[in-house]
Amino acid sequence: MDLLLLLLVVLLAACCPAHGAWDGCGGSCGLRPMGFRYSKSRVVGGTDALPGAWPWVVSIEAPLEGGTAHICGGSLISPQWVLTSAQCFIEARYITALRVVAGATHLTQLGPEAQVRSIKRMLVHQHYSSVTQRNDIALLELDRPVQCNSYVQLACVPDASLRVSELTACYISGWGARTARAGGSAYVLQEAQVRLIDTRVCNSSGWYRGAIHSHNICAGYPQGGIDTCQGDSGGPLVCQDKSADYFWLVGVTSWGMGCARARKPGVYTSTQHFYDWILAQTGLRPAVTTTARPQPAFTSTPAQRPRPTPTAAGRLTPCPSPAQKLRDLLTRLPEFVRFLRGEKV
Ligand code: 4AZ
Repeated sequence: MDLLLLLLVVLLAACCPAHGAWDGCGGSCGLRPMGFRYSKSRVVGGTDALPGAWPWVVSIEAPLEGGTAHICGGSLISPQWVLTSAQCFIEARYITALRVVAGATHLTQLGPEAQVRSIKRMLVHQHYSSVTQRNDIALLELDRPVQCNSYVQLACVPDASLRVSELTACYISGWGARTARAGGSAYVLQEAQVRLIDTRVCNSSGWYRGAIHSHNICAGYPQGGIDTCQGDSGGPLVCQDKSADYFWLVGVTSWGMGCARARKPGVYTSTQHFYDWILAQTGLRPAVTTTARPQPAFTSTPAQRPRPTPTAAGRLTPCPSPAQKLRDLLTRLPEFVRFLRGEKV
């Protein structure tokens, strides 16, 4: 068995020679390597997020009086692409002046975990309307890829086959205003749990009266109180998968009538709806599922429609995270032992 372990260590080392274990995103997404158990909390009505809690969230910042100011949120969907909202950039003429900060929770005290990138390319949806907020989605290509680690991970973008409305554990996060009135930005990333609200309800009288498009998702609470707000646009609405510990990026924070008001929940751009647009714009390919990965995994039983593969839309890097590697190895251990014994595998 010692020999076996030694062999496994050698195999691991051979996989990632340059930077050790933490240099790639490994084709995984939606995972929180810090292993959080979410404590129920309530951006308005939220609580401070712990470092690494939402490792795909980024702050998009503009220069301001010698420093920088947070303008919008975004989510890493590949090491070099950020998904965000179109409205963030209607006035941003000089993308070279903007920066993207990944791996941070405290914006005023960026720790050693933070990775700062410039923007090489900005792709705003060609049919974005600032009047109706239709197609409020944009992509940012970073000047160079981020390195995935405990604080920086990719979000999983669902394709049309994920039944988003069935997901119940959904969360918002952002550095936007913490109170509906005060404005400004939070310095510490805020998080809150929200419920998805049926689009028919959200479009009904007393609510948004027809302003919600088929490519929107409403999330929040009928009574208000907990919501995204100014400065949260572009950031993630994520929901935990029903049967695993990873999260789907189901929405991009878009708009709302005020913040945290009753029957005026947050309105999000459905990422599922724009899945093909994202692939077409970025040139990313849907990741191929490897057979050895225990979770997240593509599962299919005769009674069940196959669930979408929860892999980031990005190019796969050859090195999975250490936790992922350990899980992969443990799963493959029996197979490996059979191989060593000369049995058929
Ligand atoms: C904004 O301006 C914004 N209450 C984001 C979300 C909501 C309202 C405004 C939803 O960034």
